[in-house]
Amino acid sequence: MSRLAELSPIVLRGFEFRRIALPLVSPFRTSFGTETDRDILLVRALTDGPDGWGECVAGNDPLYSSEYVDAAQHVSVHHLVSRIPIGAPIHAVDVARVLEPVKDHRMAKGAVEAAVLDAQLRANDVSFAAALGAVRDRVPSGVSVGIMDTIDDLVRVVGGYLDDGYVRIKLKIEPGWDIEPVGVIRRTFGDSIPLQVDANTAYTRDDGPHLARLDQFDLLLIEQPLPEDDVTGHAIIAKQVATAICLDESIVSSRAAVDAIERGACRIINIKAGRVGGYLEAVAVHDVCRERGVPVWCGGMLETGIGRAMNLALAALPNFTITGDVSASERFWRRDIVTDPVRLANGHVTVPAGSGSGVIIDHDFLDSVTTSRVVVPQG
Ligand code: OSB
Ligand code: MG
Repeated sequence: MSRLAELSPIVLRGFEFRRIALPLVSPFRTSFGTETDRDILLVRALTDGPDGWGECVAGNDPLYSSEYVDAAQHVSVHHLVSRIPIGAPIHAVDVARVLEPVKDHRMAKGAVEAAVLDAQLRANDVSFAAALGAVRDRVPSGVSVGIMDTIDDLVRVVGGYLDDGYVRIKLKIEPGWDIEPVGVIRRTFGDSIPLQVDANTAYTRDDGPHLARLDQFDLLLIEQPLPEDDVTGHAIIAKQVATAICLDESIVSSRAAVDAIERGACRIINIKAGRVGGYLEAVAVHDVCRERGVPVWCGGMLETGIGRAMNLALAALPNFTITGDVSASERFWRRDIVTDPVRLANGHVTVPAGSGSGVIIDHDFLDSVTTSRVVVPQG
């Protein structure tokens, strides 16, 4: 974090909120729903120097969490950016404190902070990786695999990702799609492939004995079996299964991380900057986990090249010792909105080294997929 304190402040002229429509290369089905097209909110911090770009990870609908893209834009325009000084020097590290009086809406806050941080880092010619404290220039790449119509489809899709070189497979599970598909994948591809599962809150406190049947498959972890507010329930399940419990949805801040760890609810934490209110809070989650000996990994939220680049900087921090959902752009998009999309090479992805997030926006393509644009304050 030392590089952050040294940065010169910047002066903002305002913010642009842009919505884009991008189809996924294939439907992504989880226990909470199926996504086929994304409606994504991008935040642009306008300055007299380089602009900064942030990506809001809120989904089209409030199914992963209570946030959704229309609400994120509404709260950003009407409640967040009005608190941020325009025309006066500001520092990205002050954004979270300024936005603190507004409850929750972490994905919206995270995107606004990311845009300001990107602009400030570009003005200072410092990369996200350097600013956040990265210690690696590339990271191993894992892929998240949705629920399929048939087990044959799942085998074919997982086989394709293994051929691509992904070094870790995460299978989405739900009641009725768990023991059998996981067993078939384990038997088909062998004991040596790193494998984990993600339930996105689909089980109950009574499902401990059922989830313990996954122990036979030597999984790296079981992610978020129970509802996000049931930390005690996870501690109960953790005593009934041998496989490590990992939390995603429940971890909304560094305070929540400390609480979950102290209550024995998880041995591993998935960090997503949007879910915790921004990359700076994500670093704070990383730090409290590191101090407590809890390894972390970087989650994904179907990001475009903007969020994907920032996630890679985060995933390069020292306590990210478990492979994350940091896949190549082509896993989700036929064409990305940046000129140099994340690519997979020998199972790894490269941490961007350029100023800010390091990406260059493909403005022609971005304009072609833009569905609306709002500038605040109106000039
Ligand atoms: O729970 O990790 C999750 C995507 C959208 C919402 C929640 C999750 C996911 C994923 C995809 O698993 C991870 C990725 O972007 O690669
Ligand atoms: Mg998850």
